[in-house]
Amino acid sequence: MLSSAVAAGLAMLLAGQPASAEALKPEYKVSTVLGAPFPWGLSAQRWADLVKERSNGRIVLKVYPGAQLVGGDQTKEFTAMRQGVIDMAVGSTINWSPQVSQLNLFALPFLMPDFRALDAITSGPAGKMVFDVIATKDVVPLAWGENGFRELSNSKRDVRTPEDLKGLKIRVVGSPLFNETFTALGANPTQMSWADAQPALSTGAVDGQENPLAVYSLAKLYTLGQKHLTLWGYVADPLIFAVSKPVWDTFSPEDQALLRAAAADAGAYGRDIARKGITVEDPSLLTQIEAAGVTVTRLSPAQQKAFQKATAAVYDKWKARIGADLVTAAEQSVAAS
Ligand code: X2X
Repeated sequence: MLSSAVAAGLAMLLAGQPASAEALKPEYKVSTVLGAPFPWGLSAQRWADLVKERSNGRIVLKVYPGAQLVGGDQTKEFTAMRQGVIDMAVGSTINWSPQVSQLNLFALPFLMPDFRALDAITSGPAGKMVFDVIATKDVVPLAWGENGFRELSNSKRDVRTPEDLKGLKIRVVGSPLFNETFTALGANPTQMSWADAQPALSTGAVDGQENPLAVYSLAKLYTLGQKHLTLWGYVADPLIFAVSKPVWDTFSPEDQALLRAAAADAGAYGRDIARKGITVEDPSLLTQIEAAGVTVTRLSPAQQKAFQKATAAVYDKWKARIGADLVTAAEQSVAAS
C-alpha cells in the first residue's frame, strides 16, 4: 500500500517536471568576437532567439561579444569552450586554428574564388572532415555561419600589385599562416587581437588590416585612416556554431536537435546579411564605402594572379601541414562548383 502510494506520488512529481531528467542551467554563455550589429553578432543573437522561442523559454542562450569571456583574446575561445568555461560559441575558423590546425584550410591564399566555392567546401566532404576533427576535441560543431571574404585596407596607398604592399605594416590575427602569407607578399605583418587592432590603426602603429567588408564598414575603419581598399578575395572566413561537449551531453536528444536546427537557421540568416551589398547584383555597401571617400581597387584576374603566384609556395607548404587529403577534397569541391 505504502510503496504504491510513494510510487504514485513520485510519478505525479515527475509528470509535473518534464525537464527534470535534464538539469538546465539558467543561462548558457555564447562567446563571439563581434556583437550586433555585425553579421556574426546578429546571427548569434538569432540563434539565442530561435532557441528561446522553440524551447518555450526553457533554454536561455546569452551572447557575450568582444571575446570578453576570454579577456579579449579571441585565440583562446576554443580552449575555453573545451574546458567548459564557455558553453557555446559562434566563432571564426581563424581564431580556432591555433587549436584545430585543419581550420587553416580557409586561410589558404586564393583557394576559394567566390561564394559558390566557399559554400561547396563547407557543405561538401571537406566541411564534414573539418567538423569531424572538431568533434574529437570536446567541442560539438553544429552549423556554419559567415564572417566573409577578407579584403585588404591600408592608410598609405592603393594596392594593385604585391610590390605595392612592400614594407606596409599589416595587422593580422590568428595563425602563423597569415604571417607567412603577408611576409611572402613583402609586407610587414603583426599579429594582434581585434581589440588591439583598432587603436593600432588609429594611432598609425600599423598601416593596414584585412577583414570582411561588413566588418570594415560597421567598424568604420575609413575613419581610422583606412582609405585604400583592395578587393582581392584572398581568403574567406566562415563561422562555426558550436557547443562545449560536456555541456552538449547534458541536453536531451530532442533539445540537441532543437539547438542544431536553430544554429543552421541562424547560420543561413547570418550568411545572407554578411553577403548583403557586396555582390554584382547589389553593390550598395560598396557604394556607401566609396561615398565615404575610400578608393576601392578591384583587381583584374591578371592582377589577382600576381598575388596568387607570390603566395603559391606558402599554399603548398600549408597544404601539407593542414593535410593533403583535406585540402584536395576542398580543391575538388571548388573545381566542381
Ligand atoms: O579579428 C578579426 O580580424 C576578426 C574580427 O575578423 C576575427 O575575429 C577573425
